[in-house]
Amino acid sequence: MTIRADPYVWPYNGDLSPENTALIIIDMQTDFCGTGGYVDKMGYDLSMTQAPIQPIKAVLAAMRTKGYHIIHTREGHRTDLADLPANKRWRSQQIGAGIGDPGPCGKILVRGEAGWDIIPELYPIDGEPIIDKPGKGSFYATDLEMILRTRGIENLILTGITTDVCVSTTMREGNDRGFECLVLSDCCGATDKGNHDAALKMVTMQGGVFGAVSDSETLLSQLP
Ligand code: C5J
Repeated sequence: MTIRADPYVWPYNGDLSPENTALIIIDMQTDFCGTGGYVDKMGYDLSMTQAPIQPIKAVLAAMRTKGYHIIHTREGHRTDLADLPANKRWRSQQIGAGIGDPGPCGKILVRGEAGWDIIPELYPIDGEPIIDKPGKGSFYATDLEMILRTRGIENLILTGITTDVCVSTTMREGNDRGFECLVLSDCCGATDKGNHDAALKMVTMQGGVFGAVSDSETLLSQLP
């Protein structure tokens, strides 16, 4: 069982099943794609981070129905900001969207605030783990790897925002740990089209240096 992808038919060993494969939905939070959130406050075009919502919704519905593992992530910090590096905070303040500062959706990227939570369209259901992470990668300072190993998951299908930051970092972290990764191009979005395209192109170099790239239509037509 495989999915047509670039630069190789994925997964490399043809071993694709609901038991050994997880859909990872990264940071589909109001802060990254909603009005008044972090990305909006930075002045970026929200349509780019909103574009993957409908494609992810379709993939999520199909993979739920077929019994695949579904895992969600949220980027955010403790209410006391004890896990917010000073340089991350300072940089966000330079662009007018200080992490931890009050905004229209509550304190920016702080756990428990309205803007930090996952958007209603893609909200997790019971049994779907949510990984709360302080950084860009989903493996750093989280129990994601332990959950994947405990469940016998080998293949990761990556979606979410943003393509060039949290999706890319997570794909690289997963690849280095031996997970077989596929990213779905239309199920990701960035704050800059050039960065989105470049992040996907990077995956395809060196025979698939981080894994492979496909899209939701292809996945939905071939998913066992
Ligand atoms: C960013 C993310 N871009 N979820 N976070 O700061 O990609």
